[in-house]
Amino acid sequence: MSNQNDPLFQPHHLGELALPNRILMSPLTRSRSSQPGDIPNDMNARYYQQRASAGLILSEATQVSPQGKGYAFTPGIHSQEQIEGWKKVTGAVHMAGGRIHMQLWHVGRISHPDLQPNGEKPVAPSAIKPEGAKTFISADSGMVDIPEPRALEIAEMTDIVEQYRQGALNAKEAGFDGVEVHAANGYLLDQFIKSGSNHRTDEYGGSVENRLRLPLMVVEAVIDVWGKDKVGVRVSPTGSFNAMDDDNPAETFGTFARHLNDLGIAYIEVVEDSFQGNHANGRPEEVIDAIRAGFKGTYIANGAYTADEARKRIDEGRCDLVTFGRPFIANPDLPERFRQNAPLNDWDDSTFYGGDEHGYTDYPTLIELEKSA
Ligand code: 8OZ
Repeated sequence: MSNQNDPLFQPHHLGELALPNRILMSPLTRSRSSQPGDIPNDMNARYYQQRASAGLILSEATQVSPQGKGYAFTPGIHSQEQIEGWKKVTGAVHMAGGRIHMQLWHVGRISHPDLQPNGEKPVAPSAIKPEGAKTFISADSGMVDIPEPRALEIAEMTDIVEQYRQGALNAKEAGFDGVEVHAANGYLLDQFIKSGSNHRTDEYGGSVENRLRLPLMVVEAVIDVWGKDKVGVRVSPTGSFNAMDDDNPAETFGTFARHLNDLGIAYIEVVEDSFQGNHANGRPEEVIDAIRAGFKGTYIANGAYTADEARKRIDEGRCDLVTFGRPFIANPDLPERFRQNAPLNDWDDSTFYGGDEHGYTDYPTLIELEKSA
């Protein structure tokens, strides 16, 4: 197939941002920030720069506040040092001709007192322990159980919104091209959205509209900072990772999609399938239909896509863009590989989280492979 007709290489406009291809890099937690302080470093900048040929890079999940942290070694965007560290990343990506959004993250209950300010309990919509969910709190802690969180008071909701607003402001200072609000995978906003984790009886729980209230307040605050064209939201309607469950994902996420459409954001990224856990067998077509019916902006599909499945679903109008995670970890030049239909490097899952350059910046490009052959 010539490049000209390949759906993956049709340009796409995301607001003002012109994407040269539809092969995006997923947000990927790699747990390699500098300590102490959870600060992005030169090695992180090099890793992102190597992947700048992506249509758009979505940064790894980045905590908007100390309370929003849930794992050791993930980066933050709440201190000046972190902002300076992220400038290295955005500068390196832009220097290589790429584009990058920051993913704004608050983990909610997926944390541990050892990671929280003053050893406090992690916060959540309701005091419900995520059964079976785990995190790690230090290099030698191994995976540890997550305890029961504390339910947020109504008066704290504005503080949560301000944490995101400040994160959005800081991301701007750090030189990003936009932001993605992380409302997926069992973290704070997903905990509010889904019925299994939100048992509140006030205006932040119960009906779908109530469960969506805080997430929509957050998105509005982020739009205030960035403008609607530069904001996206990630959701995982059928994801079960982190002990998640919703009693009617099509209704819940169809409704969320309509509200996000009214707010006019640039995109929704949907985790349709995940190695971390999904209820559905195959892609949840009914939920995808509900989201597509409600949201007229860019639909970004995610989850175990191959290049050919991505081409097919773009052709069929099931999605506009596709994010690739594990293939992008192992193939810094993924778009070029797809263009040539070249073989892919395999990923090494033992180096996904934490560590050094190994399994991070040392995956070879095609050109490097040819040179060493
Ligand atoms: C894997 C390990 C830790 C965090 C997500 C931010 O699932 C994550 C994450 C993934 O969105």
